[in-house]
Amino acid sequence: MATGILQEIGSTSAIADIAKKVVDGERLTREDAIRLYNHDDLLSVGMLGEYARRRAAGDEKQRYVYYIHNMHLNPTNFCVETCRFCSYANPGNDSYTWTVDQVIDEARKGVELGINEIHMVGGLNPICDLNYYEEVLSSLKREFPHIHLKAMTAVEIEYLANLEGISYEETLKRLVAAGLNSMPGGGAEIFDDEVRARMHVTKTPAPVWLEIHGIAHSLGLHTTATMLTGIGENVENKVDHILLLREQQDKSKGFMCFIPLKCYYDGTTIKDEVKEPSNDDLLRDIAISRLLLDNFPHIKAYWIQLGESLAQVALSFGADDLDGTILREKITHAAGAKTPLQLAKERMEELIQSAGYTPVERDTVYNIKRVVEPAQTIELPLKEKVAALIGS
Ligand code: V47
Ligand code: SF4
Repeated sequence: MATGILQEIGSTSAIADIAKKVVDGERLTREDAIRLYNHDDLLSVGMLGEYARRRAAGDEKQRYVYYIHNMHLNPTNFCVETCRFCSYANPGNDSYTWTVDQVIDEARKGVELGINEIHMVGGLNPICDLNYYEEVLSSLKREFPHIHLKAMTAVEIEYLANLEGISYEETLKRLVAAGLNSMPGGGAEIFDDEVRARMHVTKTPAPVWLEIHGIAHSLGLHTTATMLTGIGENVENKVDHILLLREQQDKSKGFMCFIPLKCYYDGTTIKDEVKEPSNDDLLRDIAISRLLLDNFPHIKAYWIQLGESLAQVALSFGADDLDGTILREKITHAAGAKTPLQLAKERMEELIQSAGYTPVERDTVYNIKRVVEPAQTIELPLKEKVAALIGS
């Protein structure tokens, strides 16, 4: 495998030295990553990402691509923050706040479809205080004890802790006692302060976001991490964001997965002042994050935002997870995403198989529930597929 990749990249390539480092298992630097973002041959970068994915997976699981049968729940869209990229929060007359019973009723619809995980996040709403979330989590656990509750971003933890005047640790401990099983990676946006200032992001600056995840890890919670692109960031901002995550993971080791996100602009005023990520940019985010985050087990291609075809291509660039069937996604659809609101398990498996990989249904913390043998191993003609999609 090692000789193959070096030959494919070629000894005269401008990134031959980086390819050698990847094969030797040497950690890539900030400069390496910036060069990969600027390198003109996208496919070479993708091949390196795929190489790193296979090596991280180990021999037996090289072709495994994971998904989960899950649903999203958003108990409130009222938010005291006004992030300029967010169309989900505060839509005037359409603001809502669910009662605990309403949360349970919504959850039941997913549970009846056989989901394993509820991914619950919401706006920062003073009505939804710590007592509210304790009640929501404990009621969900009581009603549906077998469902994993992945809930509360670092942003919500910061907000609730400040609202109650208690520490992040105390807040997390109370939520865990109520039933919280793990935390999602939302709210990281781009860590750079200037980008955040332009986007009116006043919540959870990088050190606080990272500290809260560190505390969660020390309490035994697994978490994930995101990066939102298309909000006026440059390549350096992205690399620095990913490197801060790598540094935190070296210390606290609880991140399971990294998810690059793509901004949608309906209902926002930012479209004209930012560069919309191209398919090329999105594939590089997948490949380069796989290469830089040598301490993250998984990289997710979030099909809700990438769309089905690009998510399939991303599997050949270093991603090994498609997230979930996701009954009822609201955040990206409020901003104009046209992907379906839900993908049946069979469709998820078909997407993975037709991209040439082995579908694996997982639980939230990547325990394997079911391995679906590929009908036949079909290697995607990567070059043609990418060329059709991104025109290079
Ligand atoms: O934090 C906000 C982003 C995130 C927009 O942890 C937008 O496994 C696109 O974090 N267009 C929420 N994105 C989603 C999220 C997530 C998704 C899937 C899996 C996991 C995981 C986490 O959505 C927010 C924010 O960064 N967002 N507005 C928008 N207009
Ligand atoms: Fe509120 Fe989160 Fe939307 Fe910002 S991104 S306005 S914090 S819901």
